[in-house]
Amino acid sequence: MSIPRALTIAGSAAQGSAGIQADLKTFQELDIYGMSAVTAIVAGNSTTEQRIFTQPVEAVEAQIHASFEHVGPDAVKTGMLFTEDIIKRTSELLKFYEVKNIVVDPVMIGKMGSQLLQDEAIETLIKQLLPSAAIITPNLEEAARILRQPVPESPEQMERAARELHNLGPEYVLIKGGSLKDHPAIDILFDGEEMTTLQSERVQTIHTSGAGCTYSAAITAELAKGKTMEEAVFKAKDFVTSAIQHALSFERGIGSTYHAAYRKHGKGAE
Ligand code: PXL
Repeated sequence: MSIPRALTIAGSAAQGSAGIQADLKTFQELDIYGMSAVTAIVAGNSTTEQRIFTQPVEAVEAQIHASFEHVGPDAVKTGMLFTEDIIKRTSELLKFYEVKNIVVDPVMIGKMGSQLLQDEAIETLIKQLLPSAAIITPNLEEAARILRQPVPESPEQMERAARELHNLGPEYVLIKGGSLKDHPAIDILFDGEEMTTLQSERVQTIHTSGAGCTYSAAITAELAKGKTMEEAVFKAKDFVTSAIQHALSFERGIGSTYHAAYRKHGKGAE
């Protein structure tokens, strides 16, 4: 037998909630064969001074080739790419392998404050990777930094930002309004013509580490199955909403989204 396959090119988040760990857990939950290319290891801790260990670009390249040669992904997600060199090589390889389902989560800053994209790499991300994307999934801060504008503060400003981001070349733009004040959790999906609003109740929790990674990984999983972008994004919104509603606390600061929640407590359990 065989099942659909997906590759995530992203950072390893040692604490397990975000990055590669969130992506692989999400792929597994959605019955996707998951593969990974680790770009950096994020291991913030109070005992040692270091928190980010970037992988050599050769290591990233080798992992991507291994994934394509041995398995062949039906969809690819990029998360934390961190350096200009890694972005460049990743973009070249995705073109070389003619990947169609590319989900670009332009991660820049983690919830624990880690910088996940070097400042000088943003331009490279915009020029080389965004135009190849089937969808990009910025949060409000990322949308603002890409566009060099103030952070959107209303659904109307999110729509305006979505139009401008679409001009940078991706097929679809999903702006995530998780941090929008005084609103439900509103996300805006734009395909160049139509604006679609996705809305869920705001969940009062601080334990949302990994939410963005989980959302884009779920979109990637559904695209790997051959779903349309709209189907993929709607299912992913339900998946991440369950993961936030049933978030995990470890009684020490920000906890994790619960990647199994959709299957155990959400629509996947019905
Ligand atoms: O949630 C963003 C994110 C993405 N990728 C890695 C991370 C984080 C947040 O900490 O560590 C590797």
